[in-house]
Order: sequence, then structure tokens, then C-alpha cells
Amino acid sequence: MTSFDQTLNLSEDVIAEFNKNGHVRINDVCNASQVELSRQSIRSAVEDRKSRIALKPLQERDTYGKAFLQIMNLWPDYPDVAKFVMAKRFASVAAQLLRTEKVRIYHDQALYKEPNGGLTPWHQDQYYWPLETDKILTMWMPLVDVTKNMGTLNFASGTGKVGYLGDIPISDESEKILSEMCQEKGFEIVNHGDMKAGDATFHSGWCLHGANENQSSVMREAMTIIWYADETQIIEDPDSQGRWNKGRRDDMARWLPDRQPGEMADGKLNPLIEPFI
Ligand SMILES: O=C(O)CCC(=O)C(=O)O
Repeated sequence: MTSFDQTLNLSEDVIAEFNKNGHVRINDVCNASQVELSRQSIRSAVEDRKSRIALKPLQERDTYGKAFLQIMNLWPDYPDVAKFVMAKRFASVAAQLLRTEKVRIYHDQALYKEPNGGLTPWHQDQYYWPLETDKILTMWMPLVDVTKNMGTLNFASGTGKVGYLGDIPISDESEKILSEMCQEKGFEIVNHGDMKAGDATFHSGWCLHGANENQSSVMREAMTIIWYADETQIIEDPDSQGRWNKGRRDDMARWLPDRQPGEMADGKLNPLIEPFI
């Protein structure tokens, strides 16, 4: 079984592909037996959290609610999930793609697209992240084998460095505005296709992405982890470029509760991982 402590060395081609396109697929990031163990821990954590929220039936939810069950930051509450989230193996991939040595966890989230679950509208993750950096990315790893018709991610290639596009939270509106933008600017839309449990895609904070509906009768169980380069600063407030929005203020309270705008993003919920030591 691959150890979570075992780093995964990437070729320069893979790193260059990520930095050019804003996304990349890497196979066998976690092997089948390890991912199955982690899947059980993640699933019981998701069930536990789910039991505490009032979840409307799928057909009564809005577009964002239909896209997936989003269960956030499991690592502080569930030690078995923390082993997965803190794995040096995954952090080593993030660090190499970001061309840095040390990374911090921003947060994790389980994203389960239910059978017949809706599309994930086009969006930019970093709309929500109050961080002064381009060195931030998400790993999206299916915990079960998935086919494209279960809603693997669609990426707009070449958008990894487009920066802040305005106050466009994930919604029907973001789906419209950003899909039109992709067409107008001619960004190539890439879907990395069917994936085995333990394969992963990585996308940068600015990369435009979304996903199709889950057209199958199987839950699309995916786990995500977000890392950023150590020594990243939180955006100043007021910010001369007008980049504070509701999403960023909410994230600040949630993931950086012990830090202020303008300070370093090194709070108690942002553990440092040095994968190569
Ligand atoms: O899982 C999905 O459908 C969306 C994932 C996503 O937007 C993300 O990981 O940033």
C-alpha cells in the first residue's frame, strides 16, 4: 500500500502542463486499497455531519444545492480523515505544481454529487479565497471509479492565471456569464474523462471550471483538498482593487478566524506541511 508519507515525484512536463493550462490530471495519486480505506472514513464523517443538517429533497434545492453535497473541513473533527488530508504524498504534488517547498492547508471538502444531481455551474474558486497569491490549488480525487457521465470536472484551459473576474459567485448567473466568456475568448474546454478511484485532477484557484450532471444511479464521491504556498498574505482591507466580496468575508471568518486582513495566512486552521522533509 502506498504510504501517505511517500512523496510522488512529478516530471517537469506535468508541472509545465499545470502552469500552462491551469489544470492537470495525475493517475494513481492514491492506490486502490488506501483510497478504499480513506473512503470509508470520509463516508462516515460525511454521514455524521449530514445527520446534523436539514437537507431538502434534491428537487426542492437551487442549482448550487443540486450540484453536490458539500461537507467542509473534516480534518479537525475526524482523525482518520486528517491522515488523508495531511498526507505528505498529496502535499508533495501540490508543492511541485505550485513550484514551492512548503504549503498550508486552506480547507478540505467532500463533494458528493448525488444520482441525478445537477450540473456544477462554471465558477472560479478563488472568488471565495481572500488570499494574495496565485500559488493555490485544489486536488479533486474521486473515491470511487467514476465515468464522465457522473460529472467529472470540465476545465477552461489557459485560465489558470486570469485573475479576479468580479463579483461572480457560483450560481445560475456564473454558469451563464462564464460559459459565454469561454465561448467568446475561445478557451478550450477539457474534461479528463473517466477516472479510477485515487486518480486526481488539480486545478489552480483562478481556473474556470464546472461539471455536468450525474446521469448515473451511483453517488459521485469525491474528496478535495486546497493548499497554498506558505508565507501567503491575506488581502488588505480596504483593498484598492475592490476584491473583497461576501464570499471572501465568509471564508475569512470560517477558515482564518484568528487572523486579520493584511496578516499572514497562518492561522490555527491552516497547518503547514513540508512534504520534502
Ligand atoms: O465536484 C464538483 O462538481 C465541483 C468541484 C469544484 O468546483 C472544486 O473542487 O473546486
